[in-house]
Amino acid sequence: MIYVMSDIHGMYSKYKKMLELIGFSDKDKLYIIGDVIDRGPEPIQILQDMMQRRNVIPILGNHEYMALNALWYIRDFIDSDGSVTDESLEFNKHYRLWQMNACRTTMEGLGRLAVKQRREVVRYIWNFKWHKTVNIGDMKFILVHAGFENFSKDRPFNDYRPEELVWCRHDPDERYFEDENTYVVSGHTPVQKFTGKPYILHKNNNIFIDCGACLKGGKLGCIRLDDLMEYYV
Ligand SMILES: [Mn+2]
Repeated sequence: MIYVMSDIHGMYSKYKKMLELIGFSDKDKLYIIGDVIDRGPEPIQILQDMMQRRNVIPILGNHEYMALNALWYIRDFIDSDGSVTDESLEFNKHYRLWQMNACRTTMEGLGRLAVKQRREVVRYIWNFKWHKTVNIGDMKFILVHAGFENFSKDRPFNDYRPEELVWCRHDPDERYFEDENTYVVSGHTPVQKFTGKPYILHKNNNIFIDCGACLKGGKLGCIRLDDLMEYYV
């Protein structure tokens, strides 16, 4: 079976509960379509769990993208409490942007790691894919964190810059592909913004799965692509 989750945002206990709820096994595959880190309390624990599992495939979110840009400069200057040891780095624009987007728990988690483990985690994030297409029978699922900015149906997926894939705010009223069996599965915008409720939204062959795991009243959602079964923690 093939599962997709997104926007776990540091909610390690919800992530573990979800793996249990879906009975995740070595025979299954799980795509995590971005924003594993930041906001919630235990982002690094989630990454370290994912790293142990060959059948978990991560896709880049805007939070990982901000982290990579910042960590390029600060990775060797992280103190054990998650602050930076070189004050001049506070003025680095990439680090500032990440700080404005709730990086504290991720930095604290990295600070607690030994240098070698920290580098392993950063290298793991570097290898996140930008998007992924999954075919099941005659159904096609395009997995991407946020959507396709400057979309054109003739534009190859590999032509998009990461910024266009991770920061896009896709409108559920807009459809990407005419083909009735082609779906775009994305996270990034909590579905509460569209419906007021923490449940996966299906509209115009868009499947929005960010149910706001780290928000008050929010849930971690998960969808099984084989039969579109939904799970919530
Ligand atoms: Mn996002």
